[in-house]
Amino acid sequence: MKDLKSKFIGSLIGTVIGDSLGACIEGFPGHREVREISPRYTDDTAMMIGVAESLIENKGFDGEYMAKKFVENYYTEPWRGYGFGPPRIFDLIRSGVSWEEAAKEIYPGGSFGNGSAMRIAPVGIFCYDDPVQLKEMAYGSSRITHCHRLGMEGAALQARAVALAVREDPLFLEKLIDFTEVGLYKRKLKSVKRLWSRKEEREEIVRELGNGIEGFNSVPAAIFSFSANKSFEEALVYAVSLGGDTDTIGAMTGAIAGAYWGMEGIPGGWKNKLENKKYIEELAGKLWQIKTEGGRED
Ligand code: RVK
Ligand code: MG
Ligand code: MG
Repeated sequence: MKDLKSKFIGSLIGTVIGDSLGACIEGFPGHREVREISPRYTDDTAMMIGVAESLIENKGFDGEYMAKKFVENYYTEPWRGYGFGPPRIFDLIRSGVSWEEAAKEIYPGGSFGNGSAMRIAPVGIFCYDDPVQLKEMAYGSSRITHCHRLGMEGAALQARAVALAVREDPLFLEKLIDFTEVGLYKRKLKSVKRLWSRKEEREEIVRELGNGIEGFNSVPAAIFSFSANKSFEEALVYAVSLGGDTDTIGAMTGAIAGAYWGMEGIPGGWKNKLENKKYIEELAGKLWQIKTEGGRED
């Protein structure tokens, strides 16, 4: 297995790269290959930073603290291009509604948007050796903004994909299929292998897996983009070329591919151009430190 610290950093930096690459063409119709990254990342990375900061400061998960961090980060940079729901939830929390209740007030049954999966990389690396803790933490962190079962499941599945990539697990897809408890995700994941040979038929891939803003229409696309390609660069360019929610499919593919390939596998032309790179690398380094000092290895 490649160096663990490099994989931790690779997963967070991979998120930023995919987000910044996809941000260049977010909302454009059709399927374009882009290689130039935007100088600014979006809400995907901003919220991933909040997850990492919260895990570091608590040496683990604390829902109330994570919610507070999201709110604080949002009001510092409200222009990052957040989805519809989270800013409304943050307003409610700021006006005194409990962080455990606020998310239930926006959509009936909660949100199934991909906003809790796009930010989950820190949970995936932190729990790379413990699927039970991973599921608990992914659900817990999702619930703050996305309490619909499909939103929470998208976050857990994306976190598990990151964890299995850290481990370079040869049964990556099989374990993901076993891991998910939701039929819709299971069904889409079961078609991934069959679609590998059809990868250039982007319309068909999008028809089967989706490329939209919902967790179930973007997490499978990210898992496909990673598993159907042979390098970090290929996976990211491909993910964004699917169109639709490009920054988020890019961010999630980058989190998985970066966890697999580590920093050595990421092209210098991308990793050296990123906004806030040093700070994000430091966050990943701290997560690695907490994990290797206090966590168990298997
Ligand atoms: C702008 C009906 C629902 C729903 C429910 C739909 C940034 C809505 C990032 C909603 C990501 C959208 C993205 C997103 C992340 C969710 N019934 N429709 N129960 N739950 N939806 O508002 O953080 O780009 O159409 O929770 O998940 O780059 O607008 O936001 O692409 O999913 O936003 O869900 O968005 P939200 P989010
Ligand atoms: Mg975004
Ligand atoms: Mg997006």
